[in-house]
Amino acid sequence: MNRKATTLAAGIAAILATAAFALAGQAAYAANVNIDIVPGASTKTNDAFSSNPAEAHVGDTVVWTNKDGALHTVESGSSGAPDGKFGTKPDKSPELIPPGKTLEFKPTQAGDYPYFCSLHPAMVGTLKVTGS
Ligand SMILES: [Cu+2]
Repeated sequence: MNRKATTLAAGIAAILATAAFALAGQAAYAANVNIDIVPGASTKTNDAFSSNPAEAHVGDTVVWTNKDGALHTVESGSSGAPDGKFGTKPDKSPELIPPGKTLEFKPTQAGDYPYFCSLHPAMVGTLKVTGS
């Protein structure tokens, strides 16, 4: 190929890559859903998480960010009993979320996911997941 043809081919490849990326993004409708662990969360209840309840779609990435100065957990389940869907290790011990850190969960099934902080069990929230 001469230089002109090479440049043209590179340009077409770049356009196709951009189009493929855009289509892939559109097909999934995936988004980030951000939930804050609010300042002073330790003494709060269902207002310890914002927003609460939060809504997401299957395939989204739900990100909890600890905006408080204390350590917290975000464990799926209720009444202090983790069900292992998120926020816990395989042995069901909690994933600790230090101040400024995050926890992520990618739901693959629709439904209501109640969750709580095992360090402050009064801190409760609900994630509502609908189909993609
Ligand atoms: Cu907590």
